[in-house]
Amino acid sequence: MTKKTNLSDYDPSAVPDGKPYTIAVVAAEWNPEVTDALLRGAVDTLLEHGVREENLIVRRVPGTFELSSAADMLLADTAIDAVICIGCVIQGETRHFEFICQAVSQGITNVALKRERPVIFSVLTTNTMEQALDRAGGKHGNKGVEGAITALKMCKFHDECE
Ligand code: DLZ
Repeated sequence: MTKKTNLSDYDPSAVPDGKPYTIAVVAAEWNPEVTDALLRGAVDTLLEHGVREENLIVRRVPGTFELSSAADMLLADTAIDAVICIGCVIQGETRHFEFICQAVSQGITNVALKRERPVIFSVLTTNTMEQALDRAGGKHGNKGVEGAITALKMCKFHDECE
């Protein structure tokens, strides 16, 4: 089990400069009190690390299930260096949770491999709304912030592989 600390406390000097990169952030509309906070965390972090406003694309999709197809559509534009996918799936009484989580995690992986660019998984999959809010700016940090940092690190990694 991972240590339950605030994983969004990070060393800013270890984050690559975002100035050269064009990054898309796509967020699900479901559970907006969570996804809005994750989206804000991601956008603020990208801007803080030098991504230019004109190189930042923000889009919404209906639910987490739609994130992988949206990332694929966005990456048809070769000017986009990475996509951050933001969603929140909360365990309910039916098996929807399992299907959505399985589809989005596999879907995002497939898109990243197909498009050969980073697609970041900033999707919360929790048992309760409280657990989700704890990770959307609460006591366990903000997974949107972490997604933004991961995107910048992976953009640099991609550059170094070319
Ligand atoms: C249908 C559904 C359910 C039950 N739960 C969630 C959820 O917790 N989080 C989320 O982002 N989306 C949910 N959805 C919607 C699906 O992601 C998707 O939008 C619909 O099944 C239509 O494809």
